[in-house]
Amino acid sequence: MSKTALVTGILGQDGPYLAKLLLEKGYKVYGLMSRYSNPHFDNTDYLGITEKVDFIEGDLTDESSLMSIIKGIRPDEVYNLAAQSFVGSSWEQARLTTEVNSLGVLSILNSIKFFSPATRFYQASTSEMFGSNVTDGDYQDENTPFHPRSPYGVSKVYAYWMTVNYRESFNLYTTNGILFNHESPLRGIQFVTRKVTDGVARIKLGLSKELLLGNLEAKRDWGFAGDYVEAMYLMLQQEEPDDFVVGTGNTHSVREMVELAFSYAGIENWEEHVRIDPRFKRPAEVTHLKSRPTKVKEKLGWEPKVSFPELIKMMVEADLKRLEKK
Ligand code: NDP
Ligand code: GDR
Repeated sequence: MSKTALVTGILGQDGPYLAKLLLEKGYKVYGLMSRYSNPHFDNTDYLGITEKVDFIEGDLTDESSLMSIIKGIRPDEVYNLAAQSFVGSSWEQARLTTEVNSLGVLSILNSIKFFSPATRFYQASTSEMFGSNVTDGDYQDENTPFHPRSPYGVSKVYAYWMTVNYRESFNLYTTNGILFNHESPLRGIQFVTRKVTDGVARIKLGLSKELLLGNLEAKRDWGFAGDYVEAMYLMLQQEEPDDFVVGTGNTHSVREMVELAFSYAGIENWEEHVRIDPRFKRPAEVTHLKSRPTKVKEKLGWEPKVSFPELIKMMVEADLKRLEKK
């Protein structure tokens, strides 16, 4: 009998990469889709899996839809990737962010607890929970205390602790992957890497003249989404549930990323094309994120394969190709 998995956030960035991995492993994959009347299959089409996923209608803010799905499928594994995931919007939509990212997780946990307690659960936790806290002035790992700096980060801290609490209280198999930034050609266009690689490709092709950005000094630990979904899968295959930090262990500023993207497109003098626009600065910033991924390497044997320069090159090339086709 093949295993079954329910993947929420199936049409986002990580959902399609994870679904592809699970399908390759012989899983039957159900994908939760909220905007059922007008879905966008671009990312599942990009990976060639749209026809292979069983899509189901449901929303993280609608507990009854989640209960009925979990009761109906009783999946071996649930990967909760759905979220209002854009940090920048979370100040404008703090309540929606909380309802989806916090209470939505509680609804899934309750559905599992009541209707399918053998189901293993993965929660998409995030380095945003650390905010400005660093250990030894340098990195974040599983022992670094949380101090979120955005409503998004706050909402994810609630979900993190509920996931831990349901493990401790009800003996459920629940895990948190505390993932640092991971990107790909499927990244949403508002996130800074994709905004830059798309903007650079437009400038290169003469479709645009400038790129408007916010804080260039923020530092992030950027990896490739295709690598990170393997860590999610591995977390649910362990004997005992646990929480893991997942990242590359390296950090780069937005400025370095921008320079690199322009250089891959063969454009010199990048500063002539970039303008700082205060609209893209945040009320409170997370300035330095750098993982210490020792535990995930030692316990799961996971390591990233794609380097930062390879990632940015891949994204610039994908955007150039996409725009040239248009
Ligand atoms: P995306 O924003 O690309 O995907 C999230 C998906 O969630 C979207 O497809 C969206 O659907 C769906 N969604 C939003 N609201 C609801 C809802 N109410 N009910 C059901 N589905 C909903 O995120 P990523 O793929 O990049 O990230 C996956 C998860 O990992 C997220 O939870 C994110 O917070 C977390 N994370 C991401 C990191 C990263 O660097 N990418 C790092 C750490 C954590 P629609 O498209 O229809 O709006
Ligand atoms: P982040 O990703 O907030 O880290 O959250 P994002 O790419 O939005 O920002 C990264 C950094 O770049 C700075 N920045 C800009 N950001 C955006 N979006 N647009 C700009 O024009 C711009 N200019 C500078 C930001 O200030 C920030 O410092 C991502 C999401 O995927 C979350 O869901 C996830 O939890 C975390 O990564 C880990």
